[in-house]
Amino acid sequence: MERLQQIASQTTASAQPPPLANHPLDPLSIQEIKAVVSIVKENYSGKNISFNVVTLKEPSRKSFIEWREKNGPRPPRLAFFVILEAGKAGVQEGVVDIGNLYLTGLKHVQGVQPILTVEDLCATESIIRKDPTVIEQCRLSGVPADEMHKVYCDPWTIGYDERWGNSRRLQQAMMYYRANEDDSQYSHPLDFVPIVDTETHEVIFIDIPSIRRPLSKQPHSNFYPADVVNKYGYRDHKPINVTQPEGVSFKMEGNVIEWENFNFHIGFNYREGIVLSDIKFNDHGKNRPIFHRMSLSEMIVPYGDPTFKHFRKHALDIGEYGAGYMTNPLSLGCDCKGVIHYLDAHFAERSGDPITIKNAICIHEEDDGILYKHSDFRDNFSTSIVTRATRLVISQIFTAANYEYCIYWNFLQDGSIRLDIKLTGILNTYVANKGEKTGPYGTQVYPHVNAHNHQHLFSLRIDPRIDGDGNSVASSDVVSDPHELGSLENPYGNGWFGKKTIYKTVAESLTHANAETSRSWDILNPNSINPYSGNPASYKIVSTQTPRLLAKENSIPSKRAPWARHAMNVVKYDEDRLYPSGVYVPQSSGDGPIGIRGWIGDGTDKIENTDVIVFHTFGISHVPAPEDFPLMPAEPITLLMRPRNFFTQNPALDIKPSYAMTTSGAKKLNGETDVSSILDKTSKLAFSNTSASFEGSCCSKK
Ligand SMILES: *[C@@H]1O[C@H](CO)[C@@H](O)[C@H](O)[C@H]1NC(C)=O
Ligand SMILES: *[C@@H]1O[C@H](CO)[C@@H](O)[C@H](O)[C@H]1NC(C)=O
Ligand SMILES: *[C@@H]1O[C@H](CO)[C@@H](O)[C@H](O)[C@H]1NC(C)=O
Ligand SMILES: *[C@@H]1O[C@H](CO)[C@@H](O)[C@H](O)[C@H]1NC(C)=O
Ligand SMILES: [Cu+2]
Repeated sequence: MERLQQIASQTTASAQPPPLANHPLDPLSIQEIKAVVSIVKENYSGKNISFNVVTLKEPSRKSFIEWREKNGPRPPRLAFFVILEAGKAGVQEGVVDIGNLYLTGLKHVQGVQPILTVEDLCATESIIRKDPTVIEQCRLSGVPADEMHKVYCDPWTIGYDERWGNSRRLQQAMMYYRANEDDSQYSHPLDFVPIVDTETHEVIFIDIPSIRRPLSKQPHSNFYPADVVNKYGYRDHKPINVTQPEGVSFKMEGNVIEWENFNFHIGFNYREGIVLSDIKFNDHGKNRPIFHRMSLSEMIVPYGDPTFKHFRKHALDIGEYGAGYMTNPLSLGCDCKGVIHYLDAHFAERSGDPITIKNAICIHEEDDGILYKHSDFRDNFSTSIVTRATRLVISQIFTAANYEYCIYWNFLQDGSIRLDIKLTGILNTYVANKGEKTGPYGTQVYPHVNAHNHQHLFSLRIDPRIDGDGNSVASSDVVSDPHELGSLENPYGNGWFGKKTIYKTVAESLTHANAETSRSWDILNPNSINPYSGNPASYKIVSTQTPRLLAKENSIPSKRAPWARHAMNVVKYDEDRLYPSGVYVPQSSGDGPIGIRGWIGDGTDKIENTDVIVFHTFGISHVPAPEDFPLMPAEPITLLMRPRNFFTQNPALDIKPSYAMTTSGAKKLNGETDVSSILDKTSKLAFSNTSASFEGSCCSKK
């Protein structure tokens, strides 16, 4: 009763709409979250509800562009919410019009489970520690009952288990032991898997393998300083200081950034994490659209051990946990180095109270090596130009139980956008008996520690707008001329060319990678023809880490990630086509027209010269090795989106060179170097004190 009164008074207090956001794509502010929560609570007054999602409902592409470019009305500020009501199956979702404090579109969605939140995850460990059946299994594994505080679990989504389907909200608890709270639990996994109902807070079952594997008696394999120093000491390592004495080259107005010739909006949500929108390139005064929206829309980490219940390990981390919900607060000099601008992220807790993740998004610049260089051999390379590159990095890091995913959206000065992902953190591990063969599905990475094979596959969602509306997508293959050696057309047999295959229908777009033809994919505008090449303006997706999903067709992981079977899936634009594994991913069976399977349909939709959405699957297949343990050195994944036939020349010529000497200039100097032209005075010789000298410059002459 007291709780209800409190809610009522909150509602009256916030009867004023919150201040209007700077930009229609800005994430919800704390005041907006509060306003939405109080409207929802008012609607459900007297009922026991908990909040699962409160997030911006973005305006449609059309209404956004009309506002942004055609003097159209500002799109209304809408929030999408998902709540759970105690004792009621399924979820309830709806939309709040924040400006008018008005709730609409209320829907009770049955037969689904909502995304897991950090609060759900934290609850699981205390549930298993108290459960007598878990205590008994721990005892059988070698953990006495008075040591239950040393038992930990990583709460995982259950995947899909036919025994319960999605009727209850479940997690599978990956069990571990820490002799000491500072020890790494991953060298000491337990062999059984409790299934926990996170709404009733009980262990409903324990999966126990037929072959038991007791707790390892090995010392823990640790990585914090005390252990490492005792074992090896630390290497001699000198710091690298980054100095940006004149500050940064980007400007921000709220969440809109301008850097070099790029301008775009930086958004963030509970699910996709960073969302980049309205990406344009200022081509000498003409602000040319490139991408309307870009994000990581889903991922899957399917494990490859077919025994026991390991098939259930195939987390769809974005749809099941959320790259936003699990995002880390970043710290200066460690996660990001240099001169940094941060943006915070705001979510609603289970209670509806807003919470803030400080420094969720890091924005900074980094030196990016050489952008271009040329020297003339005729005068001993005195005639020379060299321009160093700077890149703009928009980054976040999220933790999916054991793994860390570091996401870097890099903007390059030549108009390219490079997505780098670094995989680090800790392998998911399972206990192995002495002498047990862990292959071929896993590797013993430490005594009694079996790390299973798995893939990390991501779905990059691109809503393109290359030089405006009306885009097409093509595979671009490099092929040998089909004419025979000695033929009229190819007499010497050396002919080859790039072959573009424009997708007319959705079915044609469902393609795999092909290393033999250096396959890339072009997103192009057939209505914007380059005056020099005669080819349409395009952005090329150059992505070579493109393994196929290795789980069989019709397997549960494959059904739940219908996007992962192809490297490329192109569908027609629709504002609700956001999440290719569906809106509600946890415990989905993958049956039926979920997500992209429904959008693909019979594949006959025409996708040429129209508004399309591109879902590109990329990632790695990870066969673990001892070097990945106890903590994995970051493994890089990278892909590039580069302008092709978009500009009429190298678009980065207008960057001041780090060094430029013409032939006539070199003659005048007669062998001397013009030290005044050396811009970088911070480099010096490693083994002398001379700084910014002729020898120490980045463009030294022999
Ligand atoms: C809750 O919202 C719905 C949809 O707008 C409306 O029909 C209903 O009357 C509201 N209920 C309360 C108690 O405000
Ligand atoms: C609301 O429901 C939860 C279970 O979902 C329960 O733990 C809590 O005690 C309930 N609160 C009230 C005020 O009934
Ligand atoms: C470099 O940075 C460290 C801090 O990380 C600082 O102690 C040191 O003085 C700096 N060195 C120079 C030459 O600025
Ligand atoms: C290049 O270097 C060689 C050897 O040092 C010298 O003989 C020659 O004159 C140089 N050429 C020019 C154009 O400076
Ligand atoms: Cu991995």
